[in-house]
Amino acid sequence: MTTVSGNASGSQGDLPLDAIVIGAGFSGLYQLHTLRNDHGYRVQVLEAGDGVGGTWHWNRYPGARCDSESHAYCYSFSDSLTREWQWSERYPGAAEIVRYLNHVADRFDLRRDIQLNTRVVSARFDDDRHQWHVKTAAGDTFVARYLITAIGCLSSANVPALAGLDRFNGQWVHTGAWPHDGVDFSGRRVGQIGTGSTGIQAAPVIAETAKQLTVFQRTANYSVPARNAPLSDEQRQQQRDNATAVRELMRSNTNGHPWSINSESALQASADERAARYERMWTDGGLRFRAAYSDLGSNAQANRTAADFIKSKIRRKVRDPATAEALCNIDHPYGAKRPPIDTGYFETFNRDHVSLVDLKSDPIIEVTASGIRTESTHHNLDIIVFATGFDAMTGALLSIDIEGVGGTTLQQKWADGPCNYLGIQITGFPNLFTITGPGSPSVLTNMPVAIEQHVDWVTGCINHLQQHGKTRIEASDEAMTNWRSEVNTAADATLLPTVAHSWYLGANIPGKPRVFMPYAGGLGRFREICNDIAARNYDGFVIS
Ligand code: NA7
Repeated sequence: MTTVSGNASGSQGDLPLDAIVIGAGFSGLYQLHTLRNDHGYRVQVLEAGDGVGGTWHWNRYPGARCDSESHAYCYSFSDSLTREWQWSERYPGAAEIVRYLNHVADRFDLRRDIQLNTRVVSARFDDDRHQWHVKTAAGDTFVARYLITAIGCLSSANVPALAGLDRFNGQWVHTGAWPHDGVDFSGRRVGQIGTGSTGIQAAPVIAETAKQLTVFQRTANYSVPARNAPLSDEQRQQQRDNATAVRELMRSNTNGHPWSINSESALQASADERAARYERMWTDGGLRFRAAYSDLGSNAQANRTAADFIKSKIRRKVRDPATAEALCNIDHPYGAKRPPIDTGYFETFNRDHVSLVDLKSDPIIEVTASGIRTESTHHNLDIIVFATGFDAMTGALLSIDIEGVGGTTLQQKWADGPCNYLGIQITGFPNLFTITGPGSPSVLTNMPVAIEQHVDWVTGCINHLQQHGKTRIEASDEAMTNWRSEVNTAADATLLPTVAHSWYLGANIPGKPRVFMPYAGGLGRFREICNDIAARNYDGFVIS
């Protein structure tokens, strides 16, 4: 066991390190850059994977691609980085995002402070010295004033506890922990469980090589065509020319994407106007479809107009009427669960070797040695692909044994669900910052924009403490309670909490407390709130 110590080049006196950052994805890389390169703090990043990339290091399943457009799914803190990086397609594929993040790591000389293959297993706050003691799986200890988790919102894979899975003689894989040497589907009978954003991306690509693909659908889902395509030089030039204006837009709007929501109500438009607008947006493709009208996310009747339009498209695409009906039997408003976008998903069911099993009418009974038995039949399979999502927003945090003041653990603190202040700090856990934690806009936004906002705020906060000779910051109980009700109020103004089985509520994980986790009040508003709190000397935090 080694203990890392030495004098900080930063200002925090005799401490070994100023900050430990867990994770080397978008958040961790930028947090290291701004703390170390911009402000001279001594920072150590600890990363479980054998490379940088975070989410994209692990999610290498067939068809893995970001649903945000490439010119928007990247950092905006460096104009020269924006100018020099060339995206190849409208939406970046997983491999290209990993290349981009590796480029960032090299370009800003980040690697020397990133320790790979290092899984953090526990962290304990020493309240006498105002230090975090962080332990790794290898038994090493790191000590620093601040602990910053940059571990992603969707990084704890959810493999459902299906009876008999341990008896399966074939191969099974989860999309969020995809083998780096790939999976060969050729000539194999594949069963895919899950039809969220991931499953909808994966199925058409798996179907290209598999001998047979059976998709097991628990909840039917909306999807809008992505319309992915290579970017032309002209498009890239246009994006570079507009980068400043687009950055301002993304930082101030609701969801961090490079567009504004149409201010008109769907219910005010005539049926013909609506049809024409939906058709136009369907042709353009992408997540922007949600922005067709102002009230799609808040008014059930308005939402139904978009939902009906999408269902009519699905019915037209899928030839077999029974399959089309199962795919259209959607039990929630459009966008109230994370809406996928796709490349040929519904069309895939027109292929002879692809079939759909509707688990609502034919549930899974067990996994057998040779496949999956549903109530009505046995499906012979060589490979099972779990596209079953994540223990979202809290899973990765709670998998680390985090111990705050007086020995209270985060597991104890959040026994009834996550509660914090601004998604970033938890009472009883001083000097711990959780980038894009529950209670922040995070998964409801284009992530890099939300990440930069949180990271910049943390850096500003640490600078504030340093300038005032302070070494401890902790969210007050009152601020945390008030923020919880602010998060609930924001959610209640939308259709999001009306879906009882959504992962936004933790409902996909058996036994997880049902708490609406992301802040739905919009990224622009959230930024203003955070800035205002900082300007009022970090109102709601106790600094000592
Ligand atoms: P999601 O959106 O959580 O989707 C998981 C899918 O797996 C969804 O269709 C689930 O059905 C299904 N699921 C989960 N557990 C089971 C069991 N036990 N049996 C059958 N089906 C199951 O995860 P994704 O990876 O697709 O997307 C996550 C995010 O990644 C996405 O929002 C983007 O931000 C990118 P359910 O709907 O729960 O009935």
